[in-house]
Amino acid sequence: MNSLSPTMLIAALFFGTATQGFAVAAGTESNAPRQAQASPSTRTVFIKLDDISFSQKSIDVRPGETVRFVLKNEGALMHEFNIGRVSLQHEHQREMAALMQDGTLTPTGKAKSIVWRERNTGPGDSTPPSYPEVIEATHDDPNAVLVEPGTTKEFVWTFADATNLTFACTLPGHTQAGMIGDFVMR
Ligand SMILES: [Cu+2]
Repeated sequence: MNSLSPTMLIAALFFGTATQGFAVAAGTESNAPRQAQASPSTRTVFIKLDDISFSQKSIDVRPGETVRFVLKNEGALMHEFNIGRVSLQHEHQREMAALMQDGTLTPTGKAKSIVWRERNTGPGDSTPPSYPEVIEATHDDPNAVLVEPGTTKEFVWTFADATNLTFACTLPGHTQAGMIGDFVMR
């Protein structure tokens, strides 16, 4: 019974964790709107994310407008910029709490795990037969972006109809602490 090495078993476990996060993300994809493409004329809105707040409480948008959001996280915690209806954001809060609990997400970022890759070695090759690779857990939603501490992310969105659309951070406790704001049609 030498078909499954301990290395492969560990790799399989980590892959299980990584794909779990992805599966949750894929499940939200079908009924949610997607990110848009920016053009040179796209208006840019700067938002500062901090522990625990957004720099804006309300953002004016025009019907049909595409906006490029530049999101700078100046806090020590990871934050999210999620555009959607409040009911969907409540649903997403539960998903995020589950991802925190299973370790896919941490308060400061996405979990990283080390997977040992097999290397094809030829005759006379002195390199080790396997090498480590750092894998970051994935959690991508079409209507949200995670912003790690000290980073700046861009997020482009087209507002077909801003009625009832809010922006929020759905990480556990953050919406409740005030990380929520609304889009106002002008
Ligand atoms: Cu947050």
